[in-house]
Amino acid sequence: MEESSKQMTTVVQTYPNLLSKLSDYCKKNYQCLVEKPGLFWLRKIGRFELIRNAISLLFQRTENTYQLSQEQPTVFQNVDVDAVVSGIKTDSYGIGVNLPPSVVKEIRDFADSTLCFANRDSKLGFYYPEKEKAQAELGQQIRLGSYLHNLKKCEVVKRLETDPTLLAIAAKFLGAPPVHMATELWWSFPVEATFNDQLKAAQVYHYDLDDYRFIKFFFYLTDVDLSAGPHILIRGTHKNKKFFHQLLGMRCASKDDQEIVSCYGADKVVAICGEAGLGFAEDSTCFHKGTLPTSKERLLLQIEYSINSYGAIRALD
Ligand SMILES: O=C(O)CCC(=O)C(=O)O
Ligand SMILES: [Fe+2]
Repeated sequence: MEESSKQMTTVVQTYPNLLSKLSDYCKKNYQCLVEKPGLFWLRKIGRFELIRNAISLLFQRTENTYQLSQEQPTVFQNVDVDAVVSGIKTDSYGIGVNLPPSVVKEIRDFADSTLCFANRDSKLGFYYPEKEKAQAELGQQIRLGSYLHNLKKCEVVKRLETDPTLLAIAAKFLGAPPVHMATELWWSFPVEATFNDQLKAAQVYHYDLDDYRFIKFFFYLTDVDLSAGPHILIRGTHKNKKFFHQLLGMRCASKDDQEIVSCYGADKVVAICGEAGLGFAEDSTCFHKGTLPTSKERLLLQIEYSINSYGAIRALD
């Protein structure tokens, strides 16, 4: 093909593609502005660290909000609330919020006996022990299995959401009464995945912008080593992000992982591995990701608290 006609073909192919992306972007923004104006502004201005810090200061309560009522007993043993919070503030994460084996077992039993949903599609329900059969019926590999709304039926998870230890860590970190934002329990399976699949599954570096200040707790319900899709974060990147990365906001997810690592240093990359029950807290405005499991599956519980509530936000991502 002649050089000039080759260029022409490329322009003709790229232009509608760009237009459709732009129109998609505008539609999503408009929908968000109309349905959730608070979230719209958060996503626009909250990407800048200075603004995030200034706005979250307005929500700070001077009273000691983390002296919470001990009416409900905690399931956690020997958690040093101050150490976890100071870990998050300096390194973006704090470890040592581990679940006892009895709680792990209760959640695993729930996971075995409750319908979860392939790739978060509420029409594609399957039981984890029957995954192979479900895959055969679907005619495709299942990348994720999330319990979505069915998780509301899990008593032990409901108790965790109001556990005094989690609330104390959250309150101290937020400097304000924690508002429960979301809880999700999901399987990540070792499958072949495209970049787009991994993008949808939070398996590429990104940072979350769920509020001006928010905290996520992660709990492994299966043993997680490097082959089981460990959670990975870039230590300290909840602050002093490159201005360009602040400007891009959640669109950083489409940047090459290697490029992000070389910006902040490979020595800052932390892969969190451990046995079932391992729990940690994170300021997930840091760069982080779940990895695509290479041979073992991972069951993860995530509980999130914030200072404001915007309702279900994943649908508008
Ligand atoms: O799967 C993980 O470890 C990370 C999940 C995550 O980053 C997210 O849900 O935003
Ligand atoms: Fe995330």
